[in-house]
Amino acid sequence: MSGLSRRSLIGAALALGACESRAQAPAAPVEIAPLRAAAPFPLGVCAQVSHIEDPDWVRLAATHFSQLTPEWEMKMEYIVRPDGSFRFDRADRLAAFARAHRMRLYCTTLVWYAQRPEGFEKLDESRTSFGRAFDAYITAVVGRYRGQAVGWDVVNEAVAEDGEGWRESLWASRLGDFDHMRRAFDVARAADPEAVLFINDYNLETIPKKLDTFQRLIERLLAAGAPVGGIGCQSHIDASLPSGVYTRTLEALARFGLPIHVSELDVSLVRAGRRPGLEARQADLYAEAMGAFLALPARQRFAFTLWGLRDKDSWLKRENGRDAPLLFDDQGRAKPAAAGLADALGALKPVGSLYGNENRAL
Ligand code: 9MR
Repeated sequence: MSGLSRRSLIGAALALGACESRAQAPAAPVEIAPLRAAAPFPLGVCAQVSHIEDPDWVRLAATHFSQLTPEWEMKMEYIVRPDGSFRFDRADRLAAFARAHRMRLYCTTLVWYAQRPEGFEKLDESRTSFGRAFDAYITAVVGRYRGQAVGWDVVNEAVAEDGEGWRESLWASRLGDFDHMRRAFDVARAADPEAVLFINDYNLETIPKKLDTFQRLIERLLAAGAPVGGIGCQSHIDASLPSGVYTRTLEALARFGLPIHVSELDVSLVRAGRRPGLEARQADLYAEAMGAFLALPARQRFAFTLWGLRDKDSWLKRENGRDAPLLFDDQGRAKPAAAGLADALGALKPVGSLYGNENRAL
């Protein structure tokens, strides 16, 4: 579909959407074909156990997505109990769901500065016993999903927010700021020789210094022989991001020649100030992100993952109830954002009602 006709479809959808909020009126303004069938690479969505218990979520997710990332129940915060023992019941349910729905399983996250479970904190300062527990955790979790997990975020958000070096963390202070990362990659590789091991970060679009430090860190890990197999660009962007910036970010990351995972895409309206016209910008940014990903060499297109299905499922909406960052509204209807992304994939269906007037004129 041409840019012009996409614009008119999305424009009509936006207009209908506006009517709808005033008059509680009609059904989905946009119709899209199943996205997973249109994408020449895995299309992912994150999930919690509460989602897979919701039949509406299941229907929509199974229609459009071919990969699943557990949103938090495969992280230390759930797995590691205060006494240091592990529980996998919820992660197992999500893994089983992915299998049952022919979705690939992508796993996050092994080492994250933001998580410092009590079970680890109370271990002694000596590198040996802390290091042994660190290795045992990675070995147990990665080993458990070996054969199913296609990839892992091994090191998550290691770069300082302003890009000045790396973040401090329990892991860095006990095992060394570089050594703990390298060690995590090595242990994960031993636990699953097949899974692609990722380093993942965010705000790479908006903070040039952070993007630069992230790239230098990847170089250093690779030079040290760490089995970094892919690069994750979380992509928590907002609708004020100028056009072209996202594309340039992916291009910069792709220069390593490694597979790229757009790992947590959402486009916040609230963080952009929630002014009029942002829904159209949001749609354009979803289209740009998909276009930029499609432009990568096929062997570098690991997967393209949305950080939530319906607006009401989003962490951003939990943070601010007025946000609407995803492709589907709270009722699961495709938004203009979905039309933008679907159009870039060639999966935007013309909707009869939108062409009603044109048909009459013929
Ligand atoms: O969306 C996730 C939320 O449900 C969890 O409570 C939170 C802590 O585990 O993590 C959120 O996901 C984050 C992701 O793992 C890393 N990048 C930022 C995401 C949003 O905070």
